[in-house]
Amino acid sequence: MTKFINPGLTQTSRRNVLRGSVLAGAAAMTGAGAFANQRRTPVPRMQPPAARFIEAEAQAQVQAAPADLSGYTRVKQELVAPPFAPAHDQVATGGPKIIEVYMETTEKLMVVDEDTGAEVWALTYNGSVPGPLIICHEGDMVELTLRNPVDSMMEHNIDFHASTGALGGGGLTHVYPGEETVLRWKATKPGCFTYHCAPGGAMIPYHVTHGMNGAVMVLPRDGLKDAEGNPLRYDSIAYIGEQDYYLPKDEFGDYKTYEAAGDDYADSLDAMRTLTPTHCVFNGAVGALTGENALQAKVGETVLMIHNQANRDSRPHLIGGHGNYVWETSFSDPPLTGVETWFVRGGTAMAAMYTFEQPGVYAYVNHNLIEATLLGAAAHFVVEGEWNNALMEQVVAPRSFET
Ligand SMILES: [Cu+2]
Repeated sequence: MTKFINPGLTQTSRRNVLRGSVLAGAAAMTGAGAFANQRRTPVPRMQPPAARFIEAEAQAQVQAAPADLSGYTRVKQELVAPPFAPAHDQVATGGPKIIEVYMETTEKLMVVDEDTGAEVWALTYNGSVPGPLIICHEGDMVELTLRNPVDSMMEHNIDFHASTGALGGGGLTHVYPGEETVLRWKATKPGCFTYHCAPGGAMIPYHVTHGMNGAVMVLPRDGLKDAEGNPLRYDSIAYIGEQDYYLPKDEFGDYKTYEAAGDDYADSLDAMRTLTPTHCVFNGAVGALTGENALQAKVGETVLMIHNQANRDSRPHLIGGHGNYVWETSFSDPPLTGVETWFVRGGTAMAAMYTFEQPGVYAYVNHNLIEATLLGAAAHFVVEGEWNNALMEQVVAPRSFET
């Protein structure tokens, strides 16, 4: 089973043995064995209780009554890369659906900041950070086929915060290189929810802080509403994933480079322990949503901004605009209105709606402004349209007041 052996991880392991067995300790915490090269050497007697419960859950499903899927219609949802959203209806049509989605756990080298050369062996769903946005309605089922490519170095799985049971599906979806699994879960809670990889122990934050997270939006069947129950509709979605990276540096302060996914494991643990990210970026890299990559809108258009942060709190602010309606939690709750800065609980996705009233460039930032300007957490909306002097006017351009 040499294909499951990751030479880089073996090297990392050796380094850690010399440094105090950081890796060995982490591996023990993972229990089920989060490294691919542990795949074929299970030691059942050493499995922690959690692993036994997970096996029991899988067995219990075999013995449980099959789900009644009558009345459901099967549809495929083609997932698209952020910041875009898949085609969907804002108000559900017909009865409940089984929404089939497909994701691959792709490990790829990504540039985080071109200016400094910072890069990361990102662990991704479908090759993007964040992973693709999935949209369904309350009462629908999401049926995910999760495939781990043969050339992967690592084990992956997925924990859907929107789902119920088995660690959000994490306990039922561990896939090693060359494996695939299918998980179906019912969307019972309307709102935006994060999903992320959770192989076990220290591998959980390692995978999450290497990009392996994304969002599901579960819309009410009759769509979004204000506090009085009036319908709220959007013209477009801007799907923004905030990613904190903890990239190792060498003794000269330069970002280190690695040959393969997983090779940075020991160094990453050291960096993660500082709880001080080297980068907080939107959609995987500094500048991923600015300049030529800026988000586009027109005056009069309503944008639903979906913000995902799987690991850390954030506080988005649209400079020059507002959150007309903000759902920090459930779509069942009335939205906050007229919000200047909203809150993203770490391990959460949420939504804010705004209708642009002026043209120009709007910066969408994490209003920890250090993180926005020094660590990368900034996006731009470029808005076209007619200026409204009744809302704002430069009465006197900056001039010297000395005669
Ligand atoms: Cu993973």
